[in-house]
Amino acid sequence: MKDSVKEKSIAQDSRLLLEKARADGVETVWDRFAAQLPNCGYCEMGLSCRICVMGPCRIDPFGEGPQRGVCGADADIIVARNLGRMIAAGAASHSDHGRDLVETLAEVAEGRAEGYGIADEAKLRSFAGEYGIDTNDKDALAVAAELAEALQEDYGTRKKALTLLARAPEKRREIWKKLGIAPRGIDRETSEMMHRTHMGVDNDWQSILLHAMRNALSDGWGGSLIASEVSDILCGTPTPTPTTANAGVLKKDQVNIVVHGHNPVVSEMILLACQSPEMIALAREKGADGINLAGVCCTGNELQMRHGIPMAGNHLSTELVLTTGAVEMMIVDYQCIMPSLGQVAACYHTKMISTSDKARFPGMEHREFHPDNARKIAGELVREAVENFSRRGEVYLPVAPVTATTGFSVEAVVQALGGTPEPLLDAIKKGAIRGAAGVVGCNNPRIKQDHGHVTLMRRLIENDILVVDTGCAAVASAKAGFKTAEAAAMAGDGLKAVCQALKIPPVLHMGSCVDNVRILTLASALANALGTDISDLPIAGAAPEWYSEKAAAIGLYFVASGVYTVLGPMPPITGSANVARLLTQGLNDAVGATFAVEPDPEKAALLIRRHIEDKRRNLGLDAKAV
Ligand code: SF4
Ligand code: MSK
Repeated sequence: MKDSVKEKSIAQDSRLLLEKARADGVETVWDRFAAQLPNCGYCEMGLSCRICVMGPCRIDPFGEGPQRGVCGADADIIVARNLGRMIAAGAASHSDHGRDLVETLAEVAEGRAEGYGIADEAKLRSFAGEYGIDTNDKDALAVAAELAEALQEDYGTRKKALTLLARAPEKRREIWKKLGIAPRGIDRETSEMMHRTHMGVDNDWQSILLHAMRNALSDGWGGSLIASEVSDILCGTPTPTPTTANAGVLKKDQVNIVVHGHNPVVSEMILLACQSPEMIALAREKGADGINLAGVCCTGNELQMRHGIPMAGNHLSTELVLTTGAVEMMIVDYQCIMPSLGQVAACYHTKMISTSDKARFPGMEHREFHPDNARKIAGELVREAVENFSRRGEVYLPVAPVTATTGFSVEAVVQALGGTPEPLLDAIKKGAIRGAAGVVGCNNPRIKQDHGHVTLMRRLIENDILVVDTGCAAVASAKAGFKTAEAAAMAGDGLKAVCQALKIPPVLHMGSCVDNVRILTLASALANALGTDISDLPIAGAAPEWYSEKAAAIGLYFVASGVYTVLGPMPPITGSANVARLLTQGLNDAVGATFAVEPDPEKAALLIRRHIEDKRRNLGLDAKAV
């Protein structure tokens, strides 16, 4: 048994809780993954199509069976269409999340969102300035109203190009223009992808993939960017904050409430309710020593980087934290929430609550949050969680939490550098820092939990590559202890000296999934400062354990923005040599970057190091042989 849990995760909390889950008879994601093996080979290669009901169809990769679907689509068309739809779903998810924040901003402006407010007025005004809004002599709420209106315009079809493309370096915008992939409207590109991939519309695999890039860019320079910026405006721009991570953040003697999902609109109100003296007094009355709010996945990241709220785990830990028996209530919003959670919770006393009108789950009670009732519902839920404390049975918290510093927004990074990106550029030019890598994305039971993230990050920092991370990758590195100033000792001499001088960790937490755009914003600032393009910089991206359509969209907007990106798990594209070749080689000529796929993080680290040294050489900086 011990060996088998070691194969599933490198995290000690997960290993021990997985044993507990087994002892309790709780089925987990790993059990269901094993039950699905072997996976369908056609689907793995992207060669099955169920777009219409003349099918479903499949293409025989060995050339002996059918080579065309009923409609006549060949392997290239089917693989490209499937990938296109994957990107559309990912872009839609981030962008719809962004829309919810824009609607909250509009309700704040109208005074209909009790509890919410403008937390970062300076960002509100500067962001409004990017939309051409005159903010002089206007109060914050008037600016918010105009900004919300302007942001909604970016979702529609009435513009020729998204406003925030202006943040990208000029050379990058020229590339997009030349290729005809500058996104016009956020919803428009997703809608057009669904149209193009309907039977009998776009049947040129290259044209579908070009539009997939435009669709992904509408996420990275549109929906996700809006989500990230408006979250900062409403909830505060993150600054370095001490915090803790792993399942040990749950407290034996306190009421534990865990928030899960992505959108901070719900969790911010839960936090306020948890801090209320009335609720804390009630918890004491019920025999608890207070209320402990913790997060998982990206809602956890949102709270952690702004308020230091502890992080109980990443994607593959979301079932396991419930097996501690210590969680009075889990409150979810949307995305990456396994439909199994209600069933797991039913084995313990945990109450499960869904909150979004668009995300319901079996075994959960639905209590719908909207900006105008969120404060009230949050209070009711926290009260119910406190009352549930008395139903708690035996608790198993087998590990102590790890400390971390989180909250490195672009603004915080620049501040840590003394107010300008120059010191970072100087360190890169001198070679103390060879370059930077964004390590992002999920967990996936195909890969030992956190092994991909932690191994890759360790190798990168050892070789003087500064790491910025987001999402579940960021949780993995926090659990591994990479997010402390002391972790600089693990870095190579050059990076270590810079981190020690600035008192920063070698792995900087930039936030949640939608916050990958912070990495783009930082890369653009560096490229603009050097008068060059993002694709010329000694930087790279990696998603060592990705699983979701959102991660696919992120990967593609990274590449389309000029960032070489190494994926761990293989996307379903191997059924088309043409599509695979274009994504891993051909895109270099078009956008100056490609994907690589390398499930072994040791080899992925070598790929990234080589890429970074090549870019240094091209910039005329010193370069090492790797
Ligand atoms: Fe088959 Fe073509 Fe329909 Fe796909 S779109 S299911 S390949 S007939
Ligand atoms: S939560 S998309 S598993 S990072 Fe953003 Fe984690 Fe991936 Fe979801």
